[in-house]
Amino acid sequence: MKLTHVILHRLKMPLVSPFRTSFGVETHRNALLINVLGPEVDGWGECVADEEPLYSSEYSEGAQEMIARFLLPRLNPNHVVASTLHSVFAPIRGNPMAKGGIEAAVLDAECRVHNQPLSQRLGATKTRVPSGVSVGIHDEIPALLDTVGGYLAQGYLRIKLKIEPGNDVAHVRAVRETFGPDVMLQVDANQAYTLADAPLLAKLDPFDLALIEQPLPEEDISGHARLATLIKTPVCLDESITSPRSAIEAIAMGACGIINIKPGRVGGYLEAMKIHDICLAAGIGAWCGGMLETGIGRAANVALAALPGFTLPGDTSASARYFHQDITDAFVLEDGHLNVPTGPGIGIRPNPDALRDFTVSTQTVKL
Ligand code: OSB
Ligand code: MG
Repeated sequence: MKLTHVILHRLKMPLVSPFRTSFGVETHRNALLINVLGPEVDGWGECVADEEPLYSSEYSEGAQEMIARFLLPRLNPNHVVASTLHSVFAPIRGNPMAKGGIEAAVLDAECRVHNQPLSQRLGATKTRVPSGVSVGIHDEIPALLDTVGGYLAQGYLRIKLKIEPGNDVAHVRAVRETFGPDVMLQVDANQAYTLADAPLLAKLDPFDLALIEQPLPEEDISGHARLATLIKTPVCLDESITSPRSAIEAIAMGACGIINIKPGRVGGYLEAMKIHDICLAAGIGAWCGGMLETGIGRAANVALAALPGFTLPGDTSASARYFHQDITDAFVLEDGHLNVPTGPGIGIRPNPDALRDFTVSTQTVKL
């Protein structure tokens, strides 16, 4: 596929409510959209880096610089092939979100050339995916119960509570006691604990959680393996899993029974697919994570989540969970599910008016 230039769109989109985690509070999504253009086709992808390097070391302005200065110049504009990008970009260390954003846009364009939906290209077997929702930290338990009750009324099939020391056991207990044993409930600590907190984390055992996500620092694989023997709640890794190799090693060490697969964190959808295959072969549970994506990133995530090894509901929530207005047609919850787009590529495009309203800057890079 020939490409001539790439347009980077920086967007600032207000979130419907502030999203608080153990690493910070977000009130806006600072999205970076990547539009690759050629004589016959164009493609859209989303780089999921946050405004600040709090979840991971990447951040949106840095990722934009990385993309424009180091990654795009490595492409051969006369012959861009999605499946080769991982090795084309390999000499540049790290920066999986920047790499993954470019790959997403190229995949969309390539699928469009072949008139093929991304879901089909990735090997999807489902036409709709079950949706969970990630609930930010609330200081006050009554407010948390209001929020969770609202999501359950909308039909979300699983609730994930963000937790941190001091906002954990009592919050989980209140949600479990209020909404009963049938609600699928899990927690995400974003690395806020240490192995010394194992006795505290064991206090979550009675609440029948589906999993605890990334309780310990990302480098602490052996700590997660040890923790898994000290608590009943299954351990799920997010930040620790950065590549297929890290997934194989974490699984071999017994550090996780479940993996949250996020394409941006692992360098793109094709790497994410490899981790999916590893989980499926090893009998490890998997689900598709999220990074508060706009409709562009969401469309691709939903395509990925339709693969057979995604055995648990993902953080693939409806557009209205995040934004009053999305930049694409909204993803809508139907019976607790999102439909997998059926058109070529990611099956969706930014709405030009919304794109204009939310764009704070654009940068054109000639290839
Ligand atoms: O740890 O899964 C996480 C959002 C931003 C950064 C990290 C995480 C999250 C979420 C929200 O939990 C997932 C979503 O709904 O997109
Ligand atoms: Mg997480």
